[in-house]
Amino acid sequence: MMQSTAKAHTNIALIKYWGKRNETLILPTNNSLSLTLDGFYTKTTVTFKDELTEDIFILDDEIISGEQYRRVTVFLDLIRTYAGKSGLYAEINSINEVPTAAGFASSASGFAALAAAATKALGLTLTDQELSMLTRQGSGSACRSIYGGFAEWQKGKREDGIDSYAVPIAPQDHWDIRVAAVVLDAKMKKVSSREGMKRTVDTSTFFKGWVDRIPHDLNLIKEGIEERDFEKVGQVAEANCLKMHATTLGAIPPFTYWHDTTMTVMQTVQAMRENGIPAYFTIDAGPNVKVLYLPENEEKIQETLRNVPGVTDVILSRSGQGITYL
Ligand code: FM0
Repeated sequence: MMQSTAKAHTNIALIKYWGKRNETLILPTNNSLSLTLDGFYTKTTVTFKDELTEDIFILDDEIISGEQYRRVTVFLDLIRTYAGKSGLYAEINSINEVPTAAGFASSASGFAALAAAATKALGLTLTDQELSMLTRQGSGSACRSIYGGFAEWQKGKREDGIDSYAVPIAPQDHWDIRVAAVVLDAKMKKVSSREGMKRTVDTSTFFKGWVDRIPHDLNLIKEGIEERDFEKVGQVAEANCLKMHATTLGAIPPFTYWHDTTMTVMQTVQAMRENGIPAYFTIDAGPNVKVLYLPENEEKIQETLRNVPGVTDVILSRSGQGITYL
């Protein structure tokens, strides 16, 4: 049977992917670097069946239609073409263990699991780089979720994108660094990451400054990861996040993903540092905050963050594994 099940974990970017140079192929303007997280994953079974005349996508036991369905079928078309199997449709069954409230893009684990299961079901044997290159075209950040631990998405130079994929930087067991996902009670009009990065690239006067500083941040954070230097990694990650969010304020029209509680959590993290507890924050395209910390401070971090007014949950995670087939 042409069936395969794969599991992929989500990842948190410490050097952000923010900006595309090609929207169709999903080619980024800058390299990015992430940590895969064990707490959040998607498990997907793909079954290709001769009798199907279109794809069926079931997510958490619900049949999906609309834009979410379209993105999945467009992505499968790409894999079908790659495998030379056009006209063969699949049933896709996904379970998301990524609490949407935690503000993690489930698209990262979702497209990574889908790419892995679909290519395997079609009998393709791909290298990790080839799988990452394909996965990238579903959702950019997903190409980093092929690997456990730390991974870097190399933006590549080519117009066809075949040199744009993630590579492993350090495996899951390299370093027990942890992430607390701080969930806020924030109701906001959402600017999707896709829309937000496009507006920024097209209109933000700060975008050039963002891109120019990436090589500096990347060099430093890679040194920090290799040396397991928490301060170095945390400082670079926090500063990189602030620069990414600064670009949104220079866009036309300007926007921000921050909520007042986002600011309170950021200040709480900085205050913890002043009190001798090393912790650093990073924020994606939403109001929730992720806090980097070390195992010995877990209790204190959790307690402090839970007590911030407006915080509804704190979900802890460790370094996670790459793609696995079940
Ligand atoms: O993860 O348009 O992958 O590096 O999360 O699908 O390619 O959802 F903070 C933003 C994620 C971007 C940073 O963008 O976009 C990061 C972000 P797509 P994604």
